[in-house]
Amino acid sequence: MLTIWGRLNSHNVKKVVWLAEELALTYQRHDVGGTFRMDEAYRVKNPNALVPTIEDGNIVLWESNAILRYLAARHGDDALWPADPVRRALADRWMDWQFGYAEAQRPAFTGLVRQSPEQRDPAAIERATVACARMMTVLDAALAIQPWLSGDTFGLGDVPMGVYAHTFFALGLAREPVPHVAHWYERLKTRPGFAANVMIPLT
Ligand SMILES: N[C@@H](CCC(=O)N[C@@H](CS)C(=O)NCC(=O)O)C(=O)O
Repeated sequence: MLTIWGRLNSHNVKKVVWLAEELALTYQRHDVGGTFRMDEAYRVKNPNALVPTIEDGNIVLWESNAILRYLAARHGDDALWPADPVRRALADRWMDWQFGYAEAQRPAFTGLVRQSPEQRDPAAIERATVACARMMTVLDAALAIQPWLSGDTFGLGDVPMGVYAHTFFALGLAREPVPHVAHWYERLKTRPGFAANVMIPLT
């Protein structure tokens, strides 16, 4: 059975749990990180002292997007993670692009979700909001010409940014309409694994 360590209010943990459910994998998840304990045994598994980490048979693995690629390769099919190098690369780039987006979004997320009004830095939140809104116009242009970030069908390339799109809309970070991103997000919401694990209150 797949074991996932990580608190579900983490963007990076959400990705992994959502994909595990897309793949209909049986898994156990243990809360680690944030307000939960991160003991020495966990730090041996993940020397970065970050979540998520998984154990699946003979492998212990950290780095959320590496975990997604591993789970799709081991348990998925060609539709989710195509063998064709061109289709794979065109989806894969959005997985790496997500890390830049996450950096841009962090000050807004931290300020609006994790800090009290007294602790907030409005200028930092505003700069982050502008940066996120600008990056989302890039995503919008991509989704104007194809239904999914992975191409014609839902795939691995949709998972990382799908998680961040929920935060983007939940926090109201849009500064101009991004109709194609909004339509894609509406379709993601109909996926049970997304609805159950990504669309939870931001904490
Ligand atoms: N690049 C890593 C980043 C992992 C990361 O930064 N995780 C955050 C949560 S999203 C974390 O562990 N924070 C410390 C904690 O939860 O205690 C990945 O994608 O797995």
